[in-house]
Amino acid sequence: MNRRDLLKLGPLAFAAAASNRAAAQMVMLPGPTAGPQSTPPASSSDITLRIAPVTVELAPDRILSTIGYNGTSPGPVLRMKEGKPVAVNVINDTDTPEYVHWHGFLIPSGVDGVEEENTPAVPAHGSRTYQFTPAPSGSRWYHSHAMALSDLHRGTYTGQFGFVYIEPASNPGAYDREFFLALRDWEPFYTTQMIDMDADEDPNAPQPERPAVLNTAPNGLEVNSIIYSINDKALGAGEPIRVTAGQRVLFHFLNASAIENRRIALGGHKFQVIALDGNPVPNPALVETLSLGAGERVCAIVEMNNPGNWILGAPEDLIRNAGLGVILEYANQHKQPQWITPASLAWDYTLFGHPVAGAVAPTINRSSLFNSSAAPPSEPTPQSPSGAQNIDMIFEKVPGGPGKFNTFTVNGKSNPHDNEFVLHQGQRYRLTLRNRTDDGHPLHMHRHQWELVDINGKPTSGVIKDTVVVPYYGRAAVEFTANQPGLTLFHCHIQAHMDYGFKALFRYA
Ligand SMILES: [Cu+2]
Repeated sequence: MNRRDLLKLGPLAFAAAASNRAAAQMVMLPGPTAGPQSTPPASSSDITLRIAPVTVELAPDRILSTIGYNGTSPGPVLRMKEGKPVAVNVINDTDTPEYVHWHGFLIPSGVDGVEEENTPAVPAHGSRTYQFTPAPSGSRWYHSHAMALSDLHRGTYTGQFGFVYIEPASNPGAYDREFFLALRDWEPFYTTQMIDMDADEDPNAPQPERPAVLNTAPNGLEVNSIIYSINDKALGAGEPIRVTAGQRVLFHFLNASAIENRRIALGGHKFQVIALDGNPVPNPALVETLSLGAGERVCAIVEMNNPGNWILGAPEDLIRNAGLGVILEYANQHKQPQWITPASLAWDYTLFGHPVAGAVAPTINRSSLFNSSAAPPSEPTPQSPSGAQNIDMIFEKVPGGPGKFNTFTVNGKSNPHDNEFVLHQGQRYRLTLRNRTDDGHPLHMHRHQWELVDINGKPTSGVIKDTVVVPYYGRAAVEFTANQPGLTLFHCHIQAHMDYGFKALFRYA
């Protein structure tokens, strides 16, 4: 049974898994503790981060122990000024070396917080200062970049994550309130039967990279969770988000999961997406549902024009009821919070880009792919009008079988990729990302920003991202200019995938 077969079993399979984890005992009660973080600490050029054990109270009867920053998880929202140098003193009060990665920053590898890029570790019971000049402006984040492998109490499985907001020189838009909301899951466990409710499950999507013959070897271990929160509170616990009619509220969303892509919707309201991965989009389109791969950010404005009490949360009932949500309350409204299932779960990056004149998406003849035993016809790499040099990256999964993790290859080889991906300063590159696995993967490149130019045959431009979800059996193309010399890690942002081979190191010639 693979992930998709299990999905077809639906709620029963989920309930069985849930009872195994005693999630049924979880009762959400309103609590007096603080709600979503919206008040950052005072802006300062010198920041101290202390890595130490923390207690997270998701709900009064659901208290977790993990590792976090400055006594909380998520850690404090750090405000930095674009171009203003900052010194972050990291104190590690744990028994293991740590790395603090600055996700979405254009900074040197020596301070990027990544072992593979030769950033020095923050030693156990020691400290290290990261000094850099924050850029570009927008919603970024910081998190542990330690390898976890089979240890589900390491790396991004822990509470070591938080927002960084890099303030731009000019104001990004008019809004009355802002909230930083991190989507999270907790207490991960191994499973061979993934309850897959990813945001990449569009059965009608073209599958240009679907192999003619699928690998049917038994699936290995995956990591899953069935306990969720937004920031540090499960739905119904903690304070609601309080608004008044007529306000324009800016939400900064982050999917801080180590495990899965997620969706989010707000009953009775639409999101106007103004930035993806912190970068303003050319077309701030209105959508009902947001989708965030692990590591991705979405900034969206909501007009508070539908007084009442509403639930902001995952559109999947099981996920929302297991904690992934928060109540949004208009002033002077005393109704029960209402959930409305969004009419559409569709998510399409190209909605937010410049339309591409004369572009026609290629037609995929799926029946011929299913019926043929030969390899699918190799489709031409989309031509780059920018003259970018193409680099093909083919991703495949090697099923691990019972009791072992699945492993991943890039272009048929496992990590490291010594001298395979070599960049020349100043050259424009196109990465053609070919996902030949049965799962959507949030692919991230450090220290660079990508322009999305094609997703499953649909061209676009102007969408700048550092993480792109390539749908299962799907293909995406991104372009970037090699202007950040130094080692650069490329990887899937799902921790177990990265740890078991889904990564490659880029270097400059
Ligand atoms: Cu992955």
